[in-house]
Amino acid sequence: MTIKVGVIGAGNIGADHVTRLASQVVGSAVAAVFDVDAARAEQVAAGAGAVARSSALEVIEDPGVDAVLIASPGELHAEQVLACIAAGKPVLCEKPLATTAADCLKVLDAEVAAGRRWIQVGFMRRYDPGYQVVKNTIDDGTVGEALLAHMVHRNATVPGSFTSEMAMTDSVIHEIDTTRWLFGQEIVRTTVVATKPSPLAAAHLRDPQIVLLELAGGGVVTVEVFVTCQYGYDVRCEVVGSTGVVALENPTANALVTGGRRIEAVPADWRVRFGATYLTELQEWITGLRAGVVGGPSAWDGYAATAVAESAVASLETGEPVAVGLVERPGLYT
Ligand code: ISE
Repeated sequence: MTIKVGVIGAGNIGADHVTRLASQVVGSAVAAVFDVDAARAEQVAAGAGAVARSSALEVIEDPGVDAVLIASPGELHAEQVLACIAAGKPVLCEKPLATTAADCLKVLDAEVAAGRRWIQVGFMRRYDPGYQVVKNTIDDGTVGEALLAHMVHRNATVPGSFTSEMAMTDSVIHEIDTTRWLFGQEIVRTTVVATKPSPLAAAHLRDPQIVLLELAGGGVVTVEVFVTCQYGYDVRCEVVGSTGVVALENPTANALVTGGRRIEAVPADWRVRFGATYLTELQEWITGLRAGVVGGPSAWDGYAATAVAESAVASLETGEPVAVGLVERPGLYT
């Protein structure tokens, strides 16, 4: 059985997903593509043997579409995911699930009312072999009790439209999800600390920033987010346990050793660093759908991550620690 996917949003990440679904993932094909840029949609659809549609709703309601992948701008996600639930179609929604916790709650309510899971949120790091080693090492007790973690999230550069708040909602949201997943606990408070700004960051941008995430069980995670570090994409994670430490370094593909030096390549961006991870994520989504199962990061995970990111934005604005208030977790997500 082939799962015919409709893709909404054919920018970089959407187009990458179309290629994966059409030619690399086992058991999927791309049936329809929509993008606000009609010429782009035509071009991406043609490369995958799919049809370009003229609206997101046309993709969702297309009887030839079995499942939907949403890679549109975040502010459109809630409405599009709700339309997928109404149409009874499973959906893989790129992060964020929605840009406000209030909108995420509307999605949760709709999925709970439907009585089953339709939604997977695109927190792809959970599918990365390096992060999985960290998770397994915590879970099997090798480093004792996990107490705290240090995380680093650096981008070489960001577009001029990128804001200090987006460092939380677009970038650190990955560390927020990773923290919740690794520790198996909710984050209860965030504090954002500005450091001396880089002279190379745009004037409107506070960069770098340090984010403190406090967990329900007392653990603390520090995240350095530096989105104009210039040298490449660098994502790291070190978990400190009561008897040891497990670390995920920035992986390197090649190293050149010459003249008494070792020179290693740094990935250019997340599309390079997490390319294989995205493929695993999509393969597991499709394999699950072929077996009638929706798994992976849930709408609850999407809601909790957005709520924490919202509190980080509030802390950035006030300079104070901000508590995260989550609703009670519905039974569908336990
Ligand atoms: C981007 O939107 C992503 O999702 C990347 O994974 C992240 O590393 C980057 O910082 C974001 O801007």
